[in-house]
Amino acid sequence: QEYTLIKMKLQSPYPQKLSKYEKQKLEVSLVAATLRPETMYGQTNCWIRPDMDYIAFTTKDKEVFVCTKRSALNMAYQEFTNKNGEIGDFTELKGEDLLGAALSSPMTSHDTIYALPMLTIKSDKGTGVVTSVPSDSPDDYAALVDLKKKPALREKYGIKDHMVVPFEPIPIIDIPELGDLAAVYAYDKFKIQSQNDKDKLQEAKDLCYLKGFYDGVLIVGDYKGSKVQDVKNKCKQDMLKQKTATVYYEPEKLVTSRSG
Ligand code: ZZB
Repeated sequence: QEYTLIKMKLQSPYPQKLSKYEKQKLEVSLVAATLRPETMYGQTNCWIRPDMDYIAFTTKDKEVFVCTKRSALNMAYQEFTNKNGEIGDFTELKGEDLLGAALSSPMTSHDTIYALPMLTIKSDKGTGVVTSVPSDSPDDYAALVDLKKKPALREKYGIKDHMVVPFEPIPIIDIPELGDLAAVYAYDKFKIQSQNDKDKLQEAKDLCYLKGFYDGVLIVGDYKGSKVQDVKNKCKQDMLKQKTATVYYEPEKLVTSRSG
């Protein structure tokens, strides 16, 4: 599986556990794996799982990446590090050490977005860092609504109002039938109540993926007016050129039964 790895750059001051990198003047990025590079115009925040383990490690280009150790090891086999298959020195972190961090991410209209808690992030997929596009991803919209309507949830994780309240889904892709906020449409259609509504969220996601890919038209950015399927790769290439993203592969899961 090929993902685009989005570099969400930490702004100063870095979280305490990463302050040594700031002293060394090293740039640190939370790196998010996505299959939807064309949606980066709509990023409103970054998701981190508070109770999950992350690491920070230095790449061969002297960039510091924050992700799960599992994904860092995959990267070590993809020429991200100096020695093949070796991560080298790293710093251990808990997700909660990163919450509230201010970030700069490519393409989005927000100069600053924040690392916020999502409780359903999987440890065995991608990097454990997820970029949030609540206009087109029902999971992201559900988690954002949870934070918006539950001040106690924000308080629990030390999230300040200004990190959540001003951020609304940004219309970036128009889809006939679903409109220009597909995830909001699907959230309402399937009567989703929270980020934990697993089955309904899966249905919502399937609908958004399928319709978004075949019928979606970008309504912002350099490819405004073009179909998603025609410009998905161009959006990715643009970020690769800017070095605000790179390519990351995930090994296929072991399949234990035949599916036909
Ligand atoms: C931006 C984005 C915009 C995403 C969108 C989706 C959508 P899949 O298809 O199941 O492989 N993701 C990545 N890693 C994780 C993780 N560890 N735990 C939970 N979610 C994760 O899912 C790939 C997508 O799931 C990725 O693409 C990422 O969110 C998220 F408009 O990035 B995506 C309809 C979906 N729309």
